[in-house]
Amino acid sequence: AQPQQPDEAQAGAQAEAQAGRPPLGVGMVGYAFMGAAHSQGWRTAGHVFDLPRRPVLAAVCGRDPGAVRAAADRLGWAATETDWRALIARDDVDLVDICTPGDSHAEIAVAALAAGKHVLCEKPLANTVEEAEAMAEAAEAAAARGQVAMVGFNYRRVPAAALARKMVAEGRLGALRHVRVTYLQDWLVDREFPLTWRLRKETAGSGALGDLGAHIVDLAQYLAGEPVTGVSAMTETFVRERPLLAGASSGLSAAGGGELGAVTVDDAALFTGRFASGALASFEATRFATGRKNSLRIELNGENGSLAFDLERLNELSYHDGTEPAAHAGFRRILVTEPDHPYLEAWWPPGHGLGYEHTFVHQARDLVHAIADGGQPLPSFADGLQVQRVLAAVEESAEKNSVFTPIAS
Ligand code: SOE
Repeated sequence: AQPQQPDEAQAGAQAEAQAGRPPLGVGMVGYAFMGAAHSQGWRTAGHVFDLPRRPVLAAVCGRDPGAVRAAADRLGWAATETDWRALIARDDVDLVDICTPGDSHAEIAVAALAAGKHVLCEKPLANTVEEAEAMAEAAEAAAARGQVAMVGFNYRRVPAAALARKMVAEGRLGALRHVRVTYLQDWLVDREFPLTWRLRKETAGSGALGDLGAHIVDLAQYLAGEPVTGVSAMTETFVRERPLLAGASSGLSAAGGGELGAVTVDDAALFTGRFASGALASFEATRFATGRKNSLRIELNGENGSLAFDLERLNELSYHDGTEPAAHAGFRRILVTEPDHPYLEAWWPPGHGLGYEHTFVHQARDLVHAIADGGQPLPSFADGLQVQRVLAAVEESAEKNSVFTPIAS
């Protein structure tokens, strides 16, 4: 046998230690793109981090018995259900992970919380403010019974984003002046791309706004450490009719038939906003940025410095320390791969970067810790509700030709 490498020895010791920990049974509803990403998080978290409870992939739920069985085998789930109510009722499920389109989030989350389960819900929290309010209320009542509820805004869990938050909280930027954020994709540029659930208001709530805008509103508020108080917005639907879906869609790919149907959500949303401190923000979310695949960029400018992050270079953070002498000041690259950077104590040696999927591992890690420690993990359902209110204000402002619209509280 080959001698064990230090990393392998460490992983082996970790696995042994985990085996003795009380299990945390996870039941997941939905198993498409996000379900696969969450599965990866649940499968991996206990093998990398020293967790107080051991995530067990107890059961996955989907309507089609054959397809859900195949997904369970592929993604590592022990059992399957075809009715989410049955999944919630299982004794081996302690936490319900909701990875379905937005139209079913509220019903599943409220029922799971009422049944005494912890809940993780994909973003955006809901399709409407009313649904999000009901969910936040249910989460608050459940918190008093020791349950937790969290929204899956996974980009908070990129180590570089978590480091940026730490640096802002330490006051390195001083008073914040600007937050500039864009989230650009291009998978709708093709007019023949069919009418999937993401393009229908009744299933998705909104388009690029809820899907991508929700992420950047959450990230901007998380990094700034304060909420947006009002917005002025424009939205647009560039392609108003698309071929009806022929068969199933998978992730962001799908095939269409001949008949056309109406697109009932926005293709792009542009808005400016104000923070309580007086800082100004600008947001752009689009599925029509030709050539941009998953480009999320954010820059914060403060009185004493600036930070910039680009998801396509997610192991890096750009930092300008404005207090340094001008002669040698300037943006410098922090390579966020050191063991004392957020989440990186358990991963690879410096310089060996992480990727998109690791955000879901970190999400699972943080949730398990919160459950074991009796804390409430962030972002909470109350945070998800606040983002939902910003999205609603964007829609209202856009309908009123960009009139400044305060965020309701
Ligand atoms: C599609 O636009 C999508 O998968 C989003 O739904 C995710 O939240 C984002 O992380 C990647 O893009």
